[in-house]
Amino acid sequence: MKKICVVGLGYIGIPTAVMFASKGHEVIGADIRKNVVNSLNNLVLPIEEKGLDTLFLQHPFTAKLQPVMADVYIICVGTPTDQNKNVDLSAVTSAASSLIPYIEKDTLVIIESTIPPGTTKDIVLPIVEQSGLKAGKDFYLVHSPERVIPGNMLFELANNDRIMGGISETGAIKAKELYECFVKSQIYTTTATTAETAKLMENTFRNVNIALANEVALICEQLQINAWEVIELANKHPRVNILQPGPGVGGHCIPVDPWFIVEKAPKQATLIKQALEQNELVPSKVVSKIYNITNSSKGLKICLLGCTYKANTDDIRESPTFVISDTLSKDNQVILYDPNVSIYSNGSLYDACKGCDVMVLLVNHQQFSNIDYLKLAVTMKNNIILDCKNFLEKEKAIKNGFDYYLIGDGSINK
Ligand code: SAJ
Repeated sequence: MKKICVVGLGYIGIPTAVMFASKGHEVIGADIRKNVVNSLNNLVLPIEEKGLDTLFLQHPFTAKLQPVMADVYIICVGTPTDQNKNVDLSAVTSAASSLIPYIEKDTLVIIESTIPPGTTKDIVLPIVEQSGLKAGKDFYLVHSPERVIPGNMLFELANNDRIMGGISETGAIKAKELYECFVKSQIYTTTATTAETAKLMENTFRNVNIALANEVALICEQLQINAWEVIELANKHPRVNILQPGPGVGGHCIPVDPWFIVEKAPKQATLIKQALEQNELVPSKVVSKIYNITNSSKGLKICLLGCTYKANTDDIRESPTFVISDTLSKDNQVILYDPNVSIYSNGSLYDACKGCDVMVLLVNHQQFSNIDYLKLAVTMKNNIILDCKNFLEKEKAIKNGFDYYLIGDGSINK
């Protein structure tokens, strides 16, 4: 059993620490945020994730404000982008610097944070070698990108294949042996830069594919046909899998990570850049559709359903809802409603829609799957629905007197 210090106790660090603790390793968490450290030491999780509280209470770990002496360090700090879409690596570099006094012969340092290609070798390596020891010879440095989806992390931590990208082959193998305690699927070893790039290409693939789906929606508006039917039928082909259109792309990964590739290879990554930019424009298309179906762009009362970046989470980071709301509220009254987010969950959905001209579904939370359309029709002023996720019960809505529109349903030019 190893002594493992997890540096950065957020959405990835906490579940990772709990997984190692549950396999009998001695785990200590480190985070510079006092409230996070206190909360964990009081056995209260500062994040929501399915099944995590139970496992944490069974296998709690101690949290500190600074790293401690350990056999293994796992860096799980955030890597946001700045206003110019360039990565901010300050948390990674300061976490790496904080380890310098603790690096000894055979220490294993692992970076899970998502980072631009070359970061482990060109930026982190020179920092940790300030310990006076050589990576690959005296101690080991590895990039092991996290690739779990929020909402299903515990399952994916155990069941997703994993990549260990070492500065040396021995380091990658040592990291593989460590993660084998909870990873049931394959663990592949490679170089650090290949692992960094592979991780970024996964989220880039998703971003480009969603951009394509959103473009299909626009094309179908123009052609006056239904994009959802087009995608469903195209996906019947065994080698086609177009993703779903929506109100835009949110979260801290898909709209952010592809920029790390653009930053490193701007001349080559032109398709990736265009996909990112096209996805950023999608919220404005939702606003146009609202104005189109209501025949108005001013003085409307609009209820937006869902404030999170995707369904069945409480995470509002980079959510398109706020972009849509900011634009609409210049000339209209906007009500935000989300049962998963405490500041937007006052009253019921019917209270939120009271007197509204239009209800716009932006997030397919399961709580929105069972709406009483008769009750809704009575409370709203004009019975118009725009469904941006193809999620609501169209037939029931129409039966109860609603004009029901879908994003990409071809109605915008009718
Ligand atoms: N979205 C669409 N259409 C779709 C699918 C998603 O518009 O067909 C939107 C969602 O509504 C959301 C955004 O994309 O706004 C991102 O959601 P997501 O479910 O695609 O991804 P994340 O950000 O929750 O998690 C992703 C995952 N990456 C991949 O699936 C390739 C996860 O495995 C990564 O670990 C995570 O990014 C990360 O941390 O990098």
